Amino acid sequence: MTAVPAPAEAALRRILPVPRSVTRGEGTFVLRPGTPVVVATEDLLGPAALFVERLAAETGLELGRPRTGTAGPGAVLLTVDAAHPGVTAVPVARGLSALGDDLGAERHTLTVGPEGVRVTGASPTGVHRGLGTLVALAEQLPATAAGVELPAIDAADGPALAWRGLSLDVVRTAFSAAEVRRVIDLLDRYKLNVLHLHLTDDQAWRLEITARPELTRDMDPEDYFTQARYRELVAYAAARFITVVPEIDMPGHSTAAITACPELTSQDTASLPRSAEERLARFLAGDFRPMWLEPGRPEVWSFVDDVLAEVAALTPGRFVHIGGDEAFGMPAGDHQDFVARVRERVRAHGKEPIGWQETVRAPGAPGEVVQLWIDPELAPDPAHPVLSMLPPQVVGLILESERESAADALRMGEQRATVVLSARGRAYLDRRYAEAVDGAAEERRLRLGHPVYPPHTVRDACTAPITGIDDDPGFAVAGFEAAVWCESVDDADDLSFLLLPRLPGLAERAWTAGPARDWEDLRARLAAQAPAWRRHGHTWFPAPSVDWA
Ligand code: TNX
Repeated sequence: MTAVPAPAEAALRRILPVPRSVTRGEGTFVLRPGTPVVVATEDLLGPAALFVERLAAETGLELGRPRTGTAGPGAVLLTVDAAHPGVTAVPVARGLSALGDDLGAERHTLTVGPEGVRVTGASPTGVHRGLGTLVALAEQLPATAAGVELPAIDAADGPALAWRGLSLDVVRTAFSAAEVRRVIDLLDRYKLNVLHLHLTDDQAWRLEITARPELTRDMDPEDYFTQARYRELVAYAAARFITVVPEIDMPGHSTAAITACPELTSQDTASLPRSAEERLARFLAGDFRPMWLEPGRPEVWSFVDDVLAEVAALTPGRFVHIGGDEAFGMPAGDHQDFVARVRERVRAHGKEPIGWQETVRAPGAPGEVVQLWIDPELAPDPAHPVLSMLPPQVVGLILESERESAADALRMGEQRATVVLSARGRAYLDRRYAEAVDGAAEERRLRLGHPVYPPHTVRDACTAPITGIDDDPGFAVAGFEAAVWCESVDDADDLSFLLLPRLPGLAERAWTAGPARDWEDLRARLAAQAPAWRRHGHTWFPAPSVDWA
């Protein structure tokens, strides 16, 4: 007979990402309906209210309304104490914070004993992350009318990497604000702290710019973010201590902007399709004509300033992403000039620039932040049927760019860039799953993902070594960001099918930043996520290698 772990033991083994240290204490504490939630300072009322809401959503248990003050026995008590010995014993994260705050801010301790629960954070962010662990533990335990009986524990935790994100392509598929909030909830659940929104591309421009109404004029108002809606999203993320990094992709990937503002180029724009749908359809059919913003045109710089002024004003975080990738066909010198100048403009608007890997080519101060994406490990096969459908000059441009950018990745060392790790082979979630399944999931599996990437198994996706996390890459690492590109995605269900279960697996790699844990162990923790995904109506890939709960 195999030993069945007691519920408390099993629940402790299902927390994802796995905490750095958890020790069992003596006894238990029962969270009951109305258990007081007391905060030491007012700035913890927000995290406390969210905790009460999250716990109710996952377990049905309604605790008391959070209040400030001191607590007697039998309460959940939240405090900030950066000097708490349990907190300071947790190593500070390495890398770069997208918010610009201190790298130790997310550290916390969580103590459960017969007298109550106490979460102590190095900051309110740390308190929020600790409360995430408390919810993760409670949801794995039986909930009765009397409440949820928690095992006594002492946990101390904090992330190993400061920047842990997801890049979401909201261009190729239009998502509503409510759908993006559900993605933010997933990031929150798995303790990711950056939502990088890819807001513009060849196919569409999805952010209202009041100085440039033409950018969104031909669109259904539901298909782009008005500034009011965008501000709400940023605030929703901020309440969960998640920073939104907006990306305006320039100077390539700009056909939507060029269509609306033909003065940005000297190329012929007369025959460009007007609608996002038609641009996407043509793109998917292999009809691609590279266009770019020309740095020699004064109109380009008034456009860039109009856009950056509003984007910066909408961004409480430290970074604005300038894209900079795949400027196919653009003279290399123009690309470098453009990048150097756009970085300056971002700084003039009070933000720091980050760009895709290709931006490392532009001369800049040491410490420029770049996002690595090209991965020689996943170089496209020129004989791939999709590539062979494209016009030969387009294939040539793609392969040339891949070759150059692999060299750029190496140059990051010399340039002393700080790198967000998003190498395609590990970080891209628009990759097909390799394991066959049944029914509707199989239809999705075959349809979703970029056709040129070889499929991979969930085990591989979550456990294969990640350059820069499992080894020393020779450059400074800001952190890790997964990316989901949505050319193949029709709706939010398709999106969550690509995210789950891989995103939680990668979130754990970023949180712990060591080699992957044993697959058997991770497999069990992924399986235990299914009830929550069901509760929240998420679609996921039901990998046969996982015994879904
Ligand atoms: C490359 S990654 C792109 C995107 C595509 C993606 C597909 C990057 C900076 N550019 O435009 O959507 O590949 O995986």
